Amino acid sequence: MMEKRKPWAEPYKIKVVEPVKMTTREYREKAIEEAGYNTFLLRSEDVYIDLLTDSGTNAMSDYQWAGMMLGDEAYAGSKNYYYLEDNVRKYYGYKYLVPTHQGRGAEHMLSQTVIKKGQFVAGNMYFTTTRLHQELAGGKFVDVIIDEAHDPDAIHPFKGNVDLDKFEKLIKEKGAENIAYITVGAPVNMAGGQPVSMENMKQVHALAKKHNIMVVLDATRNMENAYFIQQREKGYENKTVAEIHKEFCSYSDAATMSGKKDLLVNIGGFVACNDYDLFQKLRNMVVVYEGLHTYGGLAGRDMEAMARGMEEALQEENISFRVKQVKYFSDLLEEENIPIVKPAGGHAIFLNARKFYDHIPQDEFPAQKLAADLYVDSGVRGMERGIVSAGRNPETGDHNRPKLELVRLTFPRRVYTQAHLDVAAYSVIELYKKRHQAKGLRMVYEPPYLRFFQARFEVIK
Ligand code: PM9
Repeated sequence: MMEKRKPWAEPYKIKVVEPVKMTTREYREKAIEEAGYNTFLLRSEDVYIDLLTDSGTNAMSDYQWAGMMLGDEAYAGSKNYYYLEDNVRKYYGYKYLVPTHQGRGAEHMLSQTVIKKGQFVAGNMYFTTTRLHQELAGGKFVDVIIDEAHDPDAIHPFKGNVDLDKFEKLIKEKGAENIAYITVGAPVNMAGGQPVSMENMKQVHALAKKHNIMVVLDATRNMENAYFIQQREKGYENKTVAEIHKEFCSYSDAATMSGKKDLLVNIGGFVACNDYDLFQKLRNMVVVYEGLHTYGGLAGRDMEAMARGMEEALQEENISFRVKQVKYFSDLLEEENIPIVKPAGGHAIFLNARKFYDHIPQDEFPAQKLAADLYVDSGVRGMERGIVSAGRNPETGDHNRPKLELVRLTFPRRVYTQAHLDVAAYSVIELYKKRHQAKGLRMVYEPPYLRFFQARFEVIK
């Protein structure tokens, strides 16, 4: 039995509500079949508790909404841009800012600007959009994360760490001049939201600098990473999350950022850097693909909300509640021995579909099916993070077969209560009891890029 914990609650109260629809099992069976057993293809109004993603699904505060009314929608030189620039300097520490409509806009521009065809790009596990943009720019992604990250049961406080030996081996084998940069994602989304330690980041930076290799931070959820450092790394227990976050960024040369996560908004992102020449190139590119360099595809009001979100997200009570809520959910599942990636990450719980549906081979998409079955059971929507998300090897055309075959249940910030979490956990536990009845899937439609968004499946009878 779990120890009785001291109660804690949301550091906010509810001012506006959005009703959610309850549906019948028959209704959901039809809906998922029509969606080709892909939870991305469901209509959101058919979902009861939406744990698909924490991306752009956050609830904004009254302070942010008030800021929306202060949008300066001038084509050039919006005051909201300058406020955002000030806050990026203050909280992230980078000198130069180029706003983008979301994270992949930043990834696109950075990849196209920095990667030369045939170069390698190192990273602590792939992320779908990040790797695709690196490949589209002619780069070859090489995973240099520690081995523990590929094992759902391995317990490690910083399971997202870069394996310095793997990184050094890559430099020796390929030559530093053939490595465009190393991307450090912190925490590592595809590994289960696993953090990177400050010590590791410092070492990565030192090794990269020795070989004149650029360090790019995927800062998308870096505030959650800073919270884990505060909780787990010696020497940081008395520092604020804001201080830790800024120090972490200081060991990188540039960052790509999806503001749709940490920054508590529905849209927005940026690329930031310290090198003026790189900034000039990015600033020139943004006008081709996103919009003028003082709005980058965003409305002035969106930049204002993002700048204000930065201030709120770094408040200790907000970030600690965020991560504790995820831990609460993971404790409910662990109590019933549900196979999940351990330890709990910062933004989501990842069900280990390989173990959950151990009778379904990976080529029959067990995680895809588990996400569909969970929706049918209770209207809870999660996301496949396994063989479908991993896509195909661009050289051989075969499926990439990741060791991690997972379903992610992700928690939008400030959206769901503990009661919603109880309902979702109950459904997972009930589904686990009847797991042996589940059948695998066959893919019947596969788009060429980021197939997990639009692929369609049928149940193998
Ligand atoms: N992440 C997520 O749900 C949304 C789309 S992929 C299903 O986790 C990282 C670490 C991310 C991320 C998006 C992006 C791209 C970059 N890095 O979605 O383009 O988690 O704003 O950001 C998603 P955008």
